[in-house]
Amino acid sequence: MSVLSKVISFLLIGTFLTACGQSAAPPESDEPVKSENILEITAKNMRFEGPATIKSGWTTMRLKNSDNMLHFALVAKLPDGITAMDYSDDLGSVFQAGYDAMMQGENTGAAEIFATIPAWFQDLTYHGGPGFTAGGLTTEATMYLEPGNYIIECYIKSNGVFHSASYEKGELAMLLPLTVLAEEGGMAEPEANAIFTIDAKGFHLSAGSLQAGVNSIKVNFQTQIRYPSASGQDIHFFKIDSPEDKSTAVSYMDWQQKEGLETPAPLHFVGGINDVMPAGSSAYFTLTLEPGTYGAIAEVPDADKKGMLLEFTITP
Ligand SMILES: [Cu+2]
Repeated sequence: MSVLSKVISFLLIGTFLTACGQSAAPPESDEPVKSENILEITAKNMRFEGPATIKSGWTTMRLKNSDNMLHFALVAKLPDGITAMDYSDDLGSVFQAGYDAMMQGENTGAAEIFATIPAWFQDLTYHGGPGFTAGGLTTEATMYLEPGNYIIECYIKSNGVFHSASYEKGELAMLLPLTVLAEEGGMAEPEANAIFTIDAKGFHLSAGSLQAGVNSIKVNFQTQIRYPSASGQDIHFFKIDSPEDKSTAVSYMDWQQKEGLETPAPLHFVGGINDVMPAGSSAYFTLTLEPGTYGAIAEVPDADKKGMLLEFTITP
């Protein structure tokens, strides 16, 4: 495991350093603009359905989960010259093969497999997308997207296979190519009733409050730390029905564990937002809450020890 961690850390250090040196470039807004720029994606039969293109700028991505299992929709920008098929054939397949070796206790073999991850992996950037969404729910996230080629990915597991992994070269699994056009969508930056800040100490509610009903939540990604597991800082909400649910969530959020990210999920996830880069960016998500108790957690190993597990009580 330590060999594996070192290999992945090595691959990721470049990504993290690059991220810290950049800043986001949100649009100048002289006048209020009412335009919408909405990308509707459906998760169905462990595949994504959705349009091939969207205008650039502020973009709301709406994930309709028509399956009866957990999914999410991570948005990643591909380096120049890399296609969604390259991503599937040369990266997704390597992660799956490495994970298969890990599950068979072959850690040296796994490290050798992970060492074949292509160098362009360091040049991928992540741009949010709707977080963990239980079967039957529809969730939204809003991000500022620059023109370019992207993929939308879900890597929840079923029977030990990541939803985005394809054992067949030239065949995409739960991975959807998306081209963000040079043409601007003209959508205004959303407003928020609660602001979370993510930094090196974890995340916290830095302004506003969560309420029963629909919430618009802004997340300030002051950092975007990549951990040795290759997971980055993000935030997902789940219902807390019993005291053990928080410890269940901590182990569930570690993909390196057999039970981690596996279906059926042991918890009811109601949305969130995936990793956003570069550090200094902000993104938004909507969250519909009923009175009750909820947890907020990051999809990283030992989220509680990294300051990324919080509990909230929502009153009527
Ligand atoms: Cu999925």
